[in-house]
Amino acid sequence: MADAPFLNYINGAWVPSASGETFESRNPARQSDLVGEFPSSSAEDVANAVEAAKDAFDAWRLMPAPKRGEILKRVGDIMTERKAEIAHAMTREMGKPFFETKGDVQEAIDTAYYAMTMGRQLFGHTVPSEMNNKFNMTVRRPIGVCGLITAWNFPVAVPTWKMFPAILSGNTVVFKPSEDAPHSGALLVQVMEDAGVPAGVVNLVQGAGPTGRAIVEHTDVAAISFTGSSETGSRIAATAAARHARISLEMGGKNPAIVMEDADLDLAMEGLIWGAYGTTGQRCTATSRLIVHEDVHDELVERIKAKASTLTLGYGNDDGVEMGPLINSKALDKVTTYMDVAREDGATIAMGGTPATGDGLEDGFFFNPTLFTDVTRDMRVAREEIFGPVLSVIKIKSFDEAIEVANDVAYGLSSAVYTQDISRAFRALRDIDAGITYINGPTIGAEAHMSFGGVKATGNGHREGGWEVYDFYTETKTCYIDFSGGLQRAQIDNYDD
Ligand code: UN1
Repeated sequence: MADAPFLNYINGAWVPSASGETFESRNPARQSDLVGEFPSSSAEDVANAVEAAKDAFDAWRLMPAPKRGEILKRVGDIMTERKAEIAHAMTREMGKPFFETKGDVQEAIDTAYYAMTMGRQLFGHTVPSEMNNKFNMTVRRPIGVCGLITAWNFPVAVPTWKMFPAILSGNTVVFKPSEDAPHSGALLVQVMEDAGVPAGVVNLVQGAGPTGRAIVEHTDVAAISFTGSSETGSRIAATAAARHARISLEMGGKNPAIVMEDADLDLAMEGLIWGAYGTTGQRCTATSRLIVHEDVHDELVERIKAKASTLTLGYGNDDGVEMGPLINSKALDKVTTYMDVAREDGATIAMGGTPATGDGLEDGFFFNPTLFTDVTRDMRVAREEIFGPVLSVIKIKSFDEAIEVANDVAYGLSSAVYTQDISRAFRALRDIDAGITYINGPTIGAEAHMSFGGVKATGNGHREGGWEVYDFYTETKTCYIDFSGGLQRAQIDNYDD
């Protein structure tokens, strides 16, 4: 059960770690509030989970995909019933406000129902043969055991982006949630159990980096899907490449919002507040650079300051809270350090810049919404992912310059452009180096049935979400059926010299 004592879930049973060791999960808004102790899993626990997933694979892959889809429909139905309960537990564990965690669960529900429909749409191709009396087609096959390693900021939605397409396609999985959101991961797995997912198809191993490493190193894990930092992603890629495992990586971002002088500033301001300070800036899609035309720079900066300084910080399960804490003390230290980095590089801290204190905030990792102005594109605060409620403002003189600045970073996940000019909008879609571009909307807000992922240091070419993720979780088999009754040699017998 996903109730205390918290356990791993292997081969359909809730079990402690082999060593009996545990780690704590605490409420980041109220550190004195212990969510629970979770098993600290070793390579031995991972090996047990992988073995269970391997044993379950044959029966699961042979179940017709529409039947697997029916199970995913039940998963969506149960999540719909438990939406508020799961969301409250997520808020307690990782801090974002209840209205946001409800959105996170809804994204998982959407992903479940989309997966159900894909059970009837795992299309291959039929293609004419170059020879008579021969039939050619491709079919999709599952890969085997998939290792899923996820972050804490979307502790239910992002695991489902991986888990649901993986199992719908006939794979079995070993899932390691972030050590900062183990309860949320357990609640998801509880739903899978209650929906009737057979034993061994979904296995849960709790733990931190070493647990993830054991998954990546296990030779029976055929595919790995990871969401997290670019540094960890690089290490995973190196290990997985050595044994030819398939890998999908979703990593950092430094997402720009361009606001041109012709933009609807009310709209832009609302989008910037939500994009930069929603989820306390802790989304890979968060707006972390505002690239603004000089004609509207001062007005926009003033309006952001006026609005952002009214945001209500607090424990996200309390009414009226708009922004929660950072996830842990390490994150608070990191964000705080960037205030010195900004000053040293010559940026101005136009708003915020300090940990937030006051009633109800003393026991959590709160940081005030922060705005850096006088930022130039070479500064570290314009280039590095901070993962906090911090927006760097870069002034530009033209649309060409805006695009150039937008592209001048290592990452390329999301991007936004505010303009009324249709030509600029289409040029942005064509020229911004990012996996996602929004016109007149913030950099956050991906929908479950659309492809999600980034270019450059953000990803490795795969996409999550929508139809494309099914390409990652399946491999093509090319099938030739010769019904001529004779030997027909391709490229030889059907051509006269
Ligand atoms: C993430 O931050 O890893 O588009 C995912 C969005 C969300 C997903 C973010 N739907 O911001």
